Amino acid sequence: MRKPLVAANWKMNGSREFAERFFTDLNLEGVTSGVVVCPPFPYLSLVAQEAEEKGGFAVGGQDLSQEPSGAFTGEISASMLLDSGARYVIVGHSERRSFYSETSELVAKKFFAAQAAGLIPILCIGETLEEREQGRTLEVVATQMQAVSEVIDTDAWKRAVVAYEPVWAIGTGKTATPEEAQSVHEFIRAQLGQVGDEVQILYGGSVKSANASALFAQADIDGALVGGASLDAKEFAAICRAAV
Ligand code: G2H
Repeated sequence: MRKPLVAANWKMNGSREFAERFFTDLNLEGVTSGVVVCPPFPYLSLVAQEAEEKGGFAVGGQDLSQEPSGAFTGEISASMLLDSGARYVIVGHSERRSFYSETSELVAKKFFAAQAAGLIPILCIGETLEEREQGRTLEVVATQMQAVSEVIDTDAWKRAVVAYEPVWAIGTGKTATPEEAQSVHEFIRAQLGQVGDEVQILYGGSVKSANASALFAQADIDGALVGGASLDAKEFAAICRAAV
């Protein structure tokens, strides 16, 4: 049985004050899923401290360097994330792929670096609107996964999370219908072969409490990666509560 997981991706939002208020307001009573909060790097330690005091959630980074250390100004390594209290790290978010030209090969290196250090990568994959309209959705997600499969053993997928995030649904208010999402999730699980049943596959793209239950009711949707709606503690908790 896979345990549901809901991850908050704050992106480049918030402040110290915001984070402190968020955890004062966050009530995870009745939540049975795993919960991860991925704040901007400067707030990782603060969120880790809250996680230790409050319990009920883990901490994640939003990105990492593929390198372990060295002259890479502005970069943050997997061991630094661990040091700051993170257990998870998002890799290959579509905003990294599109705004910072991250290729699937670079994302695969980051995935590898994360696992090598003991972090659980949350690998984001998904097609653009143009690719969907060209009927290339499955080909695109398969190619994005293949790049990672080339640098890891099959068993390593068991220590990772996959997040299917159709680019056209991110921050746009448009969500894939539960059936549209399910059909891609089913495909992703099949791509994972013999370990597929053990890997959590999350959906991401304008998830909110109003659409979460219908998405989570799908057989292959094991939770969500939540952006905008994760900035409101009550709304985020409601999404977590829907993941059963
Ligand atoms: C997709 C998602 C979180 P949002 O990027 O990764 O963001 O929920 O705002 O679409």
